[in-house]
Order: sequence, then structure tokens, then C-alpha cells
Amino acid sequence: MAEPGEHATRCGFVALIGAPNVGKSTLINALVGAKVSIVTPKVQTTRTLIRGIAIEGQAQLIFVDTPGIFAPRRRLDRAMVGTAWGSTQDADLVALLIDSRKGVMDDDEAILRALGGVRPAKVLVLNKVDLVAKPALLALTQKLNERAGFAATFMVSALSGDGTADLKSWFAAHVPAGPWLYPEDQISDAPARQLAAEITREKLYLRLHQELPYQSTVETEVWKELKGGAVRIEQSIYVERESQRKIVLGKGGQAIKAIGAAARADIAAAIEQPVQLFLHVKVREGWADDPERYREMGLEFPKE
Ligand SMILES: Nc1nc2c(ncn2[C@@H]2O[C@H](COP(=O)(O)OP(=O)(O)OP(=O)(O)O)[C@@H](O)[C@H]2O)c(=O)[nH]1
Ligand SMILES: [Mg+2]
Repeated sequence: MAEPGEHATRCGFVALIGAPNVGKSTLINALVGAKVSIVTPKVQTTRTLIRGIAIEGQAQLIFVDTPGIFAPRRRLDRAMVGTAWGSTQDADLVALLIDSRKGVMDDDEAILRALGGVRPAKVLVLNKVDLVAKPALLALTQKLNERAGFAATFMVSALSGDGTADLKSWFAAHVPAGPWLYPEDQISDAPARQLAAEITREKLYLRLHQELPYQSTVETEVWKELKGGAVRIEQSIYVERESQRKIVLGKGGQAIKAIGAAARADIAAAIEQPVQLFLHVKVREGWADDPERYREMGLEFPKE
């Protein structure tokens, strides 16, 4: 006979935080088992909170991917870092990711100093262990555990999936008892238009360099279901200056064509529908100081 409560469900929010580029988005995708958040080799790819949902036994885990935490300079940076810290206030568990190949860098130091003010239980996740020898990991584990009170330490490769199953089981055992908040088959709470804009932004980051990715943003303007099952999507890519617009377009439109083709394929795969994608590159000087752009991204607009 089943004991009372034996089949009780659990449910909770797990915030994944850390410096830029440590692999938070790669990890959320591995934990969810689907691509819910974009990944690039560049720092500061993620700009807002991205929730990805997974079921593990009786537990529903709502993972929250966050922008990397660093010393912010621009208004957009401040909004990103503020929203990342904000995620820890609403979380049941917080996972601090460290790039174990790089070790403890300046941004990590600052995060460790601020971690004392974070209320939920914290776990340490040493990521990218595929790139590091075991003895170095043990030394890093010891060093970091001396700095903060972690409930557990995990060594994972978000890229290969190594160690992520153990991490997920631990989360499932430690989120509070309670009813599931989302339907069983839901993996994300982001509207499809937001996911589509993010996918295009990923292609911009992969294709463009220096300051350009950081001075651009993407918004989905039109989403029209067509007869026959396809969808027509129109997106605006905002840049700061005419010179940047020219670079995004590329010689003879080559760059925007490549970005569009790559984005279209991924959006179609994500929404499992044929897609017609139209990209419009627009100069909007000062978009990064326009509250409307922040609202579109789901970010608070910092006063300065
Ligand atoms: N070798 C290796 N590379 C990884 C691993 N996890 C992530 N990466 C790579 O690290 C880079 C950054 O990964 P992201 O997941 O975008 O990192 P992030 O922490 O979300 O970065 P921001 O959104 O900028 O804060 C990408 O090139 C990933 O492929 C890992 O376990 N091993
Ligand atoms: Mg990210």
C-alpha cells in the first residue's frame, strides 16, 4: 500500500547564474532536453530570463537561464545583470556555474562576494569539465567551497551532457513539495515570437563581430499563419548606425541572406512548421536607451 504522500508531486524554480559564457544556456538546454535558449561562443548572449521546464520523476523543475553577471557599463548591461540577480530572489534553488577551464575570474569573484545575500540553497556547478584534468577540478572544488556555503558540488559538461542527469536528480529531490505549475508537455513559457527573435539574434551573434552584436536587437513584428500550414514571420533587426546596417546587410546582401537562411531553418525546426522569414534591418539610434525595447525584451528599464 502506498504511504501517504509517497506520490506527492514536487515543483520548484532553479536559477542558473554565473559569469558570461560559463555555459548557463547550454546547461538549461541539456536539462530540458531541447533548445530553449540560444548559445554562442560570445559573452553576453543571453539578455533576459529564459524559463525551461523539465520533469524528473514526480518533480517539475522550472529552470531559469539568466544573463551573465559582470561589471556593467551600459544601461542594457545594468538591466541584464539586475535581472540575473533578481532571478535568485524568486528561486527555490540557485546553481552557480563556473567555467572550470578558466577557474575563478574577476566576475566570479564579484559573484561569490554577493552570494552571501542570496537566500535559497546554492549548488556549485563546475562546467566544461571535458576541457580540464581531474586534479584541477578537485582543487577548484575545494577553493570554491571555502568561499561560499554550497549544499553540493557537481562536475558537468553541459556540452556533452556528462553529469547533468545527477544534477537533475538532485534538483528534483530538493525542490519543495507542491503541485506542478505547467502542463506536463510544456518545455518553455516563452511565446513563439520571442523564441523566433532569439534564434535570429543567435545567428547575428554567430555571423557578426566586435561591437555589432551588442549594438543590435531583434523583434518579431509579424506572425501570420498561412493557408497550407506555413507561417510568415517578419522581424526587425535594430542597429545604432547606418554603417552598422551596411555590415548587417553585407556585400550584395550576402550577410543578411546567410543570417536569414540559418534563422529560418532553426525557427522552422523549433516550431515544427514551414517558415517564410523576412528580415528588415533598421537604424534606430539610441535603441538601447528606449524603454520600449526593454519591454519587448522582458527587461526592467533602469533609470540610468
Ligand atoms: N567544451 C565545452 N564547451 C561548453 C560547455 N558548455 C558550454 N560550452 C560552450 O561555451 C560557450 C558559451 O556557452 P553559453 O551556454 O552560451 O554560455 P552562457 O553562460 O549562457 O553565456 P551568456 O549568455 O553570454 O552569459 C559556447 O561556445 C558553448 O558551446 C561544456 O561543457 N564544454
Ligand atoms: Mg546564455
